[in-house]
Amino acid sequence: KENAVNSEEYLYVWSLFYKYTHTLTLTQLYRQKHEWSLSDFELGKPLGKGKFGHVYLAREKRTGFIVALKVLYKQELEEGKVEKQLRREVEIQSHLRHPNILRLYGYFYDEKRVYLILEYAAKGELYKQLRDCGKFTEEQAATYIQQMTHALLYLHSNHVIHRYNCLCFLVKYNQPTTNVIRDIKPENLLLGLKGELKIADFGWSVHAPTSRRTTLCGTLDYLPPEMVEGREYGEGVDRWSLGVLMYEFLVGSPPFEDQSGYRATYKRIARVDLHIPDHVSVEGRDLIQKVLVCACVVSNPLNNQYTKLLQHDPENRLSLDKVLCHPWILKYAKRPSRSL
Ligand code: N15
Repeated sequence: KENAVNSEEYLYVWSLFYKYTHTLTLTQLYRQKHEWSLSDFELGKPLGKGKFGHVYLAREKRTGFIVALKVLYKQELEEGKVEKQLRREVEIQSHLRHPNILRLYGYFYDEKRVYLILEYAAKGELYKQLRDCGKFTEEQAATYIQQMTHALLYLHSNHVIHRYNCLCFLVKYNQPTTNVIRDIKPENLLLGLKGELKIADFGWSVHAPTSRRTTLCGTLDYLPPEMVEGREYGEGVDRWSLGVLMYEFLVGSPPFEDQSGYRATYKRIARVDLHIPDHVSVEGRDLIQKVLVCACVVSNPLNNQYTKLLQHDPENRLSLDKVLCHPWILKYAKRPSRSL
């Protein structure tokens, strides 16, 4: 315990300069099949608290590399019956390499705990920034949505599809389950040193249930109509969630939120009861409509309300590639749209 580092600033400065002062990166060490243990790390301040454990700022002693060390308790994993799920997630996550997806560098365990070595996102949680600003500018929103889209394309190309609340449960008990594994909402996003968006997998609920809409039961807000209605769903769900996310970035609250509870939200989603405020740019409005409304039409050809839209040019139903060259992204995103 003597080695424990308490100064946040000390670690923060390390996180800025490790690149220049150390030749070996954590990844290079990892390639040498290093077996990690807790003694490889100096622990700093807690970054988050969750259902199964805590996340700490930490420094790898040999390289000075700053990470977020997540500590999960085996007993709680067993009680929650999530060990298999964790194994699977770790397997998938450790193979993903994308600047907009939070890296999992490795893991280790001892008698009582499992430790995940996660990328440290220096600028912290996106939902806090959104909460503090109220809403993002079109430039900020477009830049984030562009990065998000790149990350989703990467995930799809690796056959990773986002999974959501288990709907059979939802129908049976009229309540969303806590079984959100990987989904798209501000609470699941972190920001890197340069403000770049990072999809972090918060399925293991890191957030204390004090944050705005994160209750122990999760939220319906980001689920597409086909899912709240318990129909079959496919890749289209990511595009829907992207539209919801874009709306929330520009407006400050998700489009189908209803204070009177999840039943009302459910109805608004099923009806695609969408109202876009006047301050949203023409291009932004167009993209939201194309992503949300058309995604719904594609998913629900029997919905009479939208049969007219169904007859529209299929070109209008935006794919992720087309989101990247939509005028709103081209006009407002800070970085030119490019494939990664
Ligand atoms: C199942 C497994 C393979 C999924 C791996 N992903 C997770 O377990 C999801 N997870 C990510 N859980 C915790 C985190 C997490 C990573 C939480 C916070 C941070 C993190 N990296 N960096 C942070 C972080 N940086 C901050 C800066 C300022 C204030 C708070 C911060 N939190």
